[in-house]
Amino acid sequence: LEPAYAFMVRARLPGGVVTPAQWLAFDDIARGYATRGLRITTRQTFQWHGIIKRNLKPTLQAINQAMATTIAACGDVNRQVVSSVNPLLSGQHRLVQEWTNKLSDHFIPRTRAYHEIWLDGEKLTGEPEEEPIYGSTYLPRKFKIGVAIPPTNDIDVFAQDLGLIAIIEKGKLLGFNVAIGGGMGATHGDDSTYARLGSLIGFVPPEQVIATAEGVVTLQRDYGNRIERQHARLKYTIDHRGLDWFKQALEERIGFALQPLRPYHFDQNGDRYGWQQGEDGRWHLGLDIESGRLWDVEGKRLQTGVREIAKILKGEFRMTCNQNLVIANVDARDRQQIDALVAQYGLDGYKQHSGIRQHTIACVALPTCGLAMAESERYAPILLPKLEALLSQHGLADAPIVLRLSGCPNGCSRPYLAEIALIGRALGRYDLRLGADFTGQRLNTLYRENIDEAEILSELDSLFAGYARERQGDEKFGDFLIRSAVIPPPTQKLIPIRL
Ligand code: SRM
Ligand code: SF4
Repeated sequence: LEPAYAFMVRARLPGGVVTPAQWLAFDDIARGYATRGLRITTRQTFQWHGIIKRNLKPTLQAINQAMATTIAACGDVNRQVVSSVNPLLSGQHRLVQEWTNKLSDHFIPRTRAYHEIWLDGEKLTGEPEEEPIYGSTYLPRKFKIGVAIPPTNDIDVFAQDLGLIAIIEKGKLLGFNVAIGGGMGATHGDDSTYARLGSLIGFVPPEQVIATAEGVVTLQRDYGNRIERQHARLKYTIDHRGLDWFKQALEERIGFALQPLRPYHFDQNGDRYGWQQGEDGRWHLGLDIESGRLWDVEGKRLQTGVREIAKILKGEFRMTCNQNLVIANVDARDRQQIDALVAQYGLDGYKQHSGIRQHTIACVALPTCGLAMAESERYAPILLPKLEALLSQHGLADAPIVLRLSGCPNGCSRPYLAEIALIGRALGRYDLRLGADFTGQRLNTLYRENIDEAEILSELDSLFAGYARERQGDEKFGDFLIRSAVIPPPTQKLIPIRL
């Protein structure tokens, strides 16, 4: 008898857009086959946990019937393409979503094997299939693309292998600033692995963005490290060969030069909560979902709550890279009905949430992640009240502070871009990193290694006290730590290269 192996399944939903009908189908899958509800990820899509092996095929078929797929949501290919969710700029969002979809479609593997195996598609003949971009050996490692719409950096554009910053003027998309080589993953005790901010290399108009992306992906395909998996991401290819080399090779490959960078400004990498009216008059409700987990547990029926909203919603859902949910595109007349459901099912937590809670992300970690060294998603609700108590004592309850927890140094919550980060070492023990900025443009620094909760609270208590006493105006916590020399200034700066 075979053991009941359980799997995690992840969907590919470019830009995190989900129709109400799709939501209901995905919710059915969660209820029929999964064990832990619906989980919004840090790349604005869904994961289902605990799918027993014999249910994999029906699950994938149900996802397909809902006009979605799991192709390339994992693997050494281009992954889920993410994009900013900025409800205030509905027109701009539409423009950028179009390019998010085009990029996503362009990099989907062409193989029919997926269809044969999971969807009972036509049997393959055994003839080699053509993969025009990936070739027969695919990429050396995963590859990630994200599109940010300033002033919102909710996708952490500098954590992407290829980050695109949309430059929009008077409602027209002029093009994208291009950043390459961002990435978070590292290994404890191995200095040759590290988090890296993407490097800005130039600007391209929309009609050149696909060619540019393909140039970056295929350069990584051809020059990425295929021997050492730890060093196989684009960031290492760039650092080993040099940024100037990479840019030159890219321009030769695509046959045109990138233009000088265009000015842009980011004001935060978090989400907006509550009702916001878009420029087209439609309404959008941002909800703070703790670690993105929509699951009915005693006293909390968040999963059912969103299901009830999906039954009446005429707009759509948008998931964010901060694991949150936006009920988007709502007519003013329908707001009251949605508000009633939000209140009935306790989805209105954001109204009471402290500044730090509103800016917290925790990766999945235990019990499902096989790589976890410490708790993360299950630890956040234990740690947060303790941090909130400290912050309140120092009069900082409303201070927006970016906190990110990861159960290991792979960094699935993008912790190296948090003002305060805890990165798992062992059960109950974490590295404390401090001093990234509030906008996702500066990495943090290791402050204390391998400490337990008592030490974490004691370190932060004295730092909060100093922040409360000495901060200047609305200076952010991470900036304060650098100005007051608690941690050194960052070594990697976001300087565009000059050839
Ligand atoms: Fe991740 C592996 C969960 C976003 C860096 N990540 C994993 C696996 C699949 C563990 C495994 O390989 O066995 C985790 C599944 C846990 C579980 O039980 O569900 C996992 N990663 C997640 C999610 C669900 C975290 C979350 O709490 O939301 C995110 C799913 C994203 C998605 O929908 O596609 C997730 N992972 C990220 C991000 C953030 C991002 O992409 O914006 C990163 C850092 C950015 C980056 O890639 O550099 C990230 N995950 C990793 C790494 C380290 C990669 C590296 O370059 O070293 C691994 C380990 C690996 O690939 O070998 C990993
Ligand atoms: Fe698992 Fe580590 Fe990613 Fe957390 S950061 S989900 S523990 S791989």
